[in-house]
Amino acid sequence: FDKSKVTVIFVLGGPGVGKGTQCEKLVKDYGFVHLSGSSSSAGDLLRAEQARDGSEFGEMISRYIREGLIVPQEVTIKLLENAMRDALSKEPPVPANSPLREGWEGGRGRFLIDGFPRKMDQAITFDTQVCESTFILFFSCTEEVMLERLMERAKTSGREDDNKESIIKRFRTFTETSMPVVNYYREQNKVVEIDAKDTVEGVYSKVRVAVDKSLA
Ligand code: UP5
Ligand code: MG
Repeated sequence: FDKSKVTVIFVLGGPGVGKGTQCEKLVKDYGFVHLSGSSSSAGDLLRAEQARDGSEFGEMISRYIREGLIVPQEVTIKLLENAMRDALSKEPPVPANSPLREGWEGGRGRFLIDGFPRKMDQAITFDTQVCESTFILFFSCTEEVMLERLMERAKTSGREDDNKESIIKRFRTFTETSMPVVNYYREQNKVVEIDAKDTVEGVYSKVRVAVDKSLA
């Protein structure tokens, strides 16, 4: 697809910080695209591929996710690119008379890429081979708060990485492997950092300000 016709926002932050929760609200209000069907994060795309019958990557993805490690970029970027191409070939996800439709004319689309890139190699490959993001929404709060949110979600999520052992490994991967990506984009002045400790609505009002400014 044509890079000049898409708008991409990366949504980053530690495990359980609230990326998915905030993305869901943005999808509703701004017509951003979920990357595929019901999934809205790179992790969701990986989980869907893992569960797909006949996937050659299923076992490998499962192993990485349980260990809180980053799945090799070839797999993730291919899934993301396919999902973007697929979304662009469909009707816009907003009604015909909505002003949000404008971004879709001529095959343009607005994408929210949640939980990606989380390793330097992914960031560089995506920026050079797929497209550059407009900006990065970076949510931050303490591990204590994130742990509490994840342990609460664990009661119902069914996610194989929502257990204390995997969560601790995810925290470590985030600090060691994903924070360098955030800092890399900080140097490019592309990061909007949002304190995620507030309530869902409180965080979202700050998100709206950042998104309105960047789309204006
Ligand atoms: N909650 C949310 N906001 C709240 C608030 N303000 N106040 C109180 N509660 C709040 O939220 C977590 C929980 O907190 C929910 O119950 C929510 O109601 C509540 P959620 O919005 O789900 O947080 P999120 O940041 O999306 O947490 P998630 O667990 O999805 O983050 P991860 O980054 O760990 O997970 P992801 O799915 O992105 O990745 C999983 C794995 O996939 C990775 O560990 C990795 O192994 C693999 N992966 C790759 O290998 N490559 C990739 O590119 C991407 C993923
Ligand atoms: Mg998520």
